[in-house]
Amino acid sequence: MVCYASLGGSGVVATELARALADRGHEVHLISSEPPFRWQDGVARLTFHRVTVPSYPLFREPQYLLALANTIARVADEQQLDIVHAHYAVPHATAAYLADQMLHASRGGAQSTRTVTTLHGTDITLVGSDASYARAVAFSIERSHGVTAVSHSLKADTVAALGIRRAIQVIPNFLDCTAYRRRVDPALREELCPTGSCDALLIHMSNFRPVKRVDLVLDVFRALRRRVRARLVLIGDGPVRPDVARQVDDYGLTADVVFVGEEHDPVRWLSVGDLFLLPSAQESFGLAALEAMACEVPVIASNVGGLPEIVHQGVTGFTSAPDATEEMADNAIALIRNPDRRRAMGAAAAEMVRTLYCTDRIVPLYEEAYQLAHR
Ligand code: GMT
Repeated sequence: MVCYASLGGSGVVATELARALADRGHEVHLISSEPPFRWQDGVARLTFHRVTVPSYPLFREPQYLLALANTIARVADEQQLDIVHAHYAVPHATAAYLADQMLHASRGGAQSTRTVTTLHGTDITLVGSDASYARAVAFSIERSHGVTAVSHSLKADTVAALGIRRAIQVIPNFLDCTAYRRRVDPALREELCPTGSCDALLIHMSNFRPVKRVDLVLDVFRALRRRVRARLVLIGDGPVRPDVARQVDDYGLTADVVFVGEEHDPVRWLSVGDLFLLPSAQESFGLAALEAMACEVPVIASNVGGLPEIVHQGVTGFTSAPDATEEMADNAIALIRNPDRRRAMGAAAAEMVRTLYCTDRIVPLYEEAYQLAHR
């Protein structure tokens, strides 16, 4: 399993998939620059391999792609890997391809390791389609033995942006449905949204990158705060967090916005929320929205990318045009003022997650993709 260690959905999915496969009896080796954000030590049949990137005075930038391809080939030889599963095409699909060619050179016709690439979103919509990368990314995707995408929307974006002609299987993101269940901590709820002075607690969780439009989260919050007593919890960290903190101060929201930072127990915080806000500019799937819905929190999101595939209008939440913050606020207020409807929507959301997006339903689809890559 090859992925990024940084705070983001692709690393979370790769780590959860690695753990689920190990639990199902597979020997799994996860390769990254450091243990990923949700990594846990001590899982049987699951081993971490660090990519070390030696510096050299001549290099202005680390030669990560070379070191990664080298590590993949080494682990493939040492562990007789059946599959190299690259999560996030840039540069993991290219490193997997280079490793595959290295293994061919050393093993000849007996080369039995196959590569599968999973496209996660910005590896296509933002980064991969950039003229600086597009040709190499398209080449690498075409030469993976198997390719999956986390949503139908992302599959369509991949064909449109990179002209990919080969088969792409849609395998949605998933989560551990035994871990992701609403478990309200009354003390935390009372601390964050005191009875008598707070009627609604809104949650946003992301890696605080510009594409997540946390600035619009504040706009929605400001709009609805004029009409209901609400507080906002911001979970996560990333490049735009300082700007958001400044905007919170500038808007006079400091007393009603709580910054939680990087959170290793999102269920605890999501479970005390009434609504989840995700007005992203682009979102190929929106794993955070799935996690919120699993905790019975209806989602107010933008109707971009894969979000409409998981947020069913008026059933598990509401989607609007990305900058339609007044409409998002109106939808939020309608649910705040109708607690029964909000609770029913939250229950429907959790039921949908448990029906369609649990580990036991999705992981076998990846196992099938691995089998297919060997045909
Ligand atoms: O942050 C990113 O843009 C990259 C990636 C990540 O590592 O968080 O997010 C993408 O992959 C997630 C897991 O498949 C998806 O749930 C996110 O929707 C997707 N992000 C975007 O498309 C913006």
